[in-house]
Amino acid sequence: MTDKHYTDLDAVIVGAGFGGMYQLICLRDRLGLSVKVLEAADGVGGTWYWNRYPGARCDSESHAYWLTFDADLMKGWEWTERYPEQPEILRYLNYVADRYDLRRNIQFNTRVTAATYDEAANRWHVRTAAGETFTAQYLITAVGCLSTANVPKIPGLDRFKGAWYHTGQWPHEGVDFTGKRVGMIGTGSTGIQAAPVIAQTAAHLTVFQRTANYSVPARNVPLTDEFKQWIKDNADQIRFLTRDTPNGQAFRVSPQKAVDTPAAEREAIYEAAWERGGLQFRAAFQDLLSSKEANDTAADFIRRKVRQIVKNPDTAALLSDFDHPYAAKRPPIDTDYFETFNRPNVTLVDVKAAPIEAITPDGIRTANGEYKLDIIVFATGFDAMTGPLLGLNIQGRDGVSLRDAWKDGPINYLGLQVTGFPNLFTITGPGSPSVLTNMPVAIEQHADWISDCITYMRAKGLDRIEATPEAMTRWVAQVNEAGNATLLPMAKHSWYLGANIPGKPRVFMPYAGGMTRYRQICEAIAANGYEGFALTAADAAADAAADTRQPTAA
Ligand code: N01
Repeated sequence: MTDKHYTDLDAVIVGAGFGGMYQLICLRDRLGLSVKVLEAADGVGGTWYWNRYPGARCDSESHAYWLTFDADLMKGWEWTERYPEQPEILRYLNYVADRYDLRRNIQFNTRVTAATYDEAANRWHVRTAAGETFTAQYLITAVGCLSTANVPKIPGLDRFKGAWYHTGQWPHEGVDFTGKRVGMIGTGSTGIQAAPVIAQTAAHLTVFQRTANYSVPARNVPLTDEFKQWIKDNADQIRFLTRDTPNGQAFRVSPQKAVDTPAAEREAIYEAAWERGGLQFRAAFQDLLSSKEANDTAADFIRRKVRQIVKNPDTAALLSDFDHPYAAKRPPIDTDYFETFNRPNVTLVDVKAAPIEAITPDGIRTANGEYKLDIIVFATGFDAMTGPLLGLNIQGRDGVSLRDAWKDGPINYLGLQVTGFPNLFTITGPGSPSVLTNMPVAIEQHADWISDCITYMRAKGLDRIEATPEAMTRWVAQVNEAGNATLLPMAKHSWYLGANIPGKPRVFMPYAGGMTRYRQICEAIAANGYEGFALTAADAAADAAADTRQPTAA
């Protein structure tokens, strides 16, 4: 193990996905700071580097799923499908890295193992698995919200004679399912994308479903030349629209309410939305996530669709036995998911009624019996939002760890800063809209805000920024209020609540007030001299530190 120390960086950024790359562009190219990006993988891409499972595809439409800060960057890239597939997004992110010569500031194959704040020096010490330490004034995490794989602790996995994979850590060489008996656990967005593709080559696919999930057809198609040209001609409008909609998407939410719409008209609107496909289904009415009565109409429509598509009535009943409001969990979109259960080589197993008890050397045993398998695919999701941040072992002022500060759930100000952790910024942290929006939009907003904040500090000769405890308390209340105004907390097993990880505090983590409102709040706070943050000059910070260490006369 080497032991090297690098000092005098202005900023260390952790992660080289969308967030880390764009933050690097902001800080290095606009502000002229010295920056190092530390990345565990051997290439850029973040989520899209790791999630190479069969069928991996984005659910935002391609013309909304990119960086929009540079019109030439947009014009220089051409998407090929309505929803970009994982390899295409990875090619796009490499195009960004090439275009701005980002790799010279990114150190790959470098896993951050700890980050400690040195108050006297006002520096973060960032340690890596290889024993290197980087020292910087600012520490910016760009580790993604869904990057810590969750492999449930099912007894016996170590004795399984076949191969097993988690979708978020998929082998780069791919997996050959030909002639294999495959078991897939999980029916979230990932499982719903993977099942139809795996079923095409596997001898048999057994899907282990704990919770029935809604899904709407994606209706993916290749983009026509005409549409590609439309994207180029309308880059500015697309950018504007994604900034002017609550979910950061390039389509508007209908102003119409489902509850005010006569049943026949409502049915026709749902039918058209189903045919159009994708996340726009959720935008068919404005009250789907605020009124249970409205939501029930969407849930009922999808339930009927599943029962029409799936021929075996028992399987159809199981697949449509929804126990939560539509879109209260992240709503998947699919290509032939429900149709896949009409194939003779696909079986659905209800592991709510008969839970998985163990993994045996030959397969999976549920309360109902054993399923013989050659391959197990864990489409079991992630320790979302807090997992990647806590994994960095961050220690702030007075040796307080982020893990301790968040033992009852994540608390912070704007999803960006935590009291006790000066000069640490968390891109798309819990408490920000992040996963409830089209991620590149949320990422650009955060990276721009952080860059503006650092610019302001440098202009004023300030070296240290820290959220005040009062501002943090107020913000946490706002996040709770925004979540409770929606139906989202009603999905009791959702990862938005941390409910998928045993022992994790159940707190609704993302800010559900919408991206447009959130952006306005962030802008107003900045315009008000970064209200709710304590900003100090280094000397003052050092004096304050020295003061707190004085022994008291008593
Ligand atoms: O993970 P999930 P995901 N025994 O947590 C089940 C984004 N994404 O990887 O619901 C049995 O949603 C679990 O069951 P239950 C998107 O934001 C985007 O699918 O807890 N089952 C559930 O069915 C998404 O929301 C895209 O009862 C177990 C599944 O595993 C997020 O990533 C594509 C189990 C996990 O679902 C995560 O999606 C893919 C156990 N012990 C992902 N443990 C697009 O852009 C867990 N489960 C299209």
